[in-house]
Amino acid sequence: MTYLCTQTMRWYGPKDPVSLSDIRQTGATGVITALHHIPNGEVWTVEEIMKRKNEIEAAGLQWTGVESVPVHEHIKTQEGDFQRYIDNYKQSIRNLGACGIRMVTYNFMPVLDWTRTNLNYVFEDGSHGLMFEKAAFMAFDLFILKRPHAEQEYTAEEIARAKARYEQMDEEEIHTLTRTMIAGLPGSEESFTIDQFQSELDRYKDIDADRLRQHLIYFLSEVCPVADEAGVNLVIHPDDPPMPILGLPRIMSSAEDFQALIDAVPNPSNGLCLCTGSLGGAGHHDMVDMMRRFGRRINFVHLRVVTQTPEGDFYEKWTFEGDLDTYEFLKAMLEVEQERQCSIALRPDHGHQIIDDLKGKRTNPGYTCLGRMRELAEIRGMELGIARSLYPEKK
Ligand code: DNO
Repeated sequence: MTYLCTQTMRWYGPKDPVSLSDIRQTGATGVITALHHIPNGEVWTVEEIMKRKNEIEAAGLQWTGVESVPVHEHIKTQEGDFQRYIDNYKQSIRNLGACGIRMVTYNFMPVLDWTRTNLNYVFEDGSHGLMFEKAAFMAFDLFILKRPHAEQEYTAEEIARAKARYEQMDEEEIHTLTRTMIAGLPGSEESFTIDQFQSELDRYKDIDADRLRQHLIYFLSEVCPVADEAGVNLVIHPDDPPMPILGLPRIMSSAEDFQALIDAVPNPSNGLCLCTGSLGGAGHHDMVDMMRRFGRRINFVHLRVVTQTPEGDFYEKWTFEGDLDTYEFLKAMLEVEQERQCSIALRPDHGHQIIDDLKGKRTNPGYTCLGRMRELAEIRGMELGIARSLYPEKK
């Protein structure tokens, strides 16, 4: 038989305006979700996990993986009661394994999960999507947040660009940009005011990339043996965008970072989430090569495509319109799946707002139904086409 990816959609739980029945109709067979109502750091009980699992299965879908069991900030900084949070994490993994959930996504990005400056960029086709504008980002850092010593991290030319951009902004744009940066994008478990945000950043002032990496390695060396035993694969999501921001250290931004993590913690449960859109934000990563090189460890793929500009901006584009060679990527993924004889879970990541989703519906930025459905359909068609031409004898 030919192993194809498991097509999934992210679902934000019962409050998500996209329902399980909608997801079923997109052609996805699996759901990626989390128990967002459980406070960050607390144990996910078997009872709560089973409740959610039964709800998903009653809709004719399977719960393919968790995104995310969040890693408490104290684990990243190793402050206070961090060991208790690690013990809770282990228990959640045991419980998930006992309920038959085999994949758990997490990230180790300090303070912010993912970062964009515009959630409503209007593309040429009239759809709305997400983008990152470097000048707006620098304007936020230097003139809105006014982060101490931030100017030392930029060139004189960048500061001038940021200043010019800031001077163009009216009150409303400043307010929207601030909310976009710190009020918590979908999937982030935290949201802040400007003052709270600065004090969160301050907690990292003595933590450089080496130290953060040590904290991640410690966390995994504690949790992976439990995950191995529970039959759960942990997959780390790369940094988004994949570069240091706001003076915060970043440690999962490149193939070298992936390799260092696997070398440090070789347990089988130490796996990777290859998010092509996050890594695409740096413009120079070869994702096809990463798929081949790390294929054995990749247990989840976020297929999203961006275009980078020379100014350091990036736009989230449609599946076949960005910098990634989506055909080569899917081909490499199919080859890995045949070699491993298993299906890798894949979800379209953010989609544009299109058609009825533009008509005043309540939506989670990036997570509307129709845009993601278009992407999943395009991916599915191309994957089937490649599979039939590569393996014509198999069905
Ligand atoms: C954004 C997502 C992230 C991701 C986490 C994983 O759309 O890809 O929020 O879920 O970083 O822990």
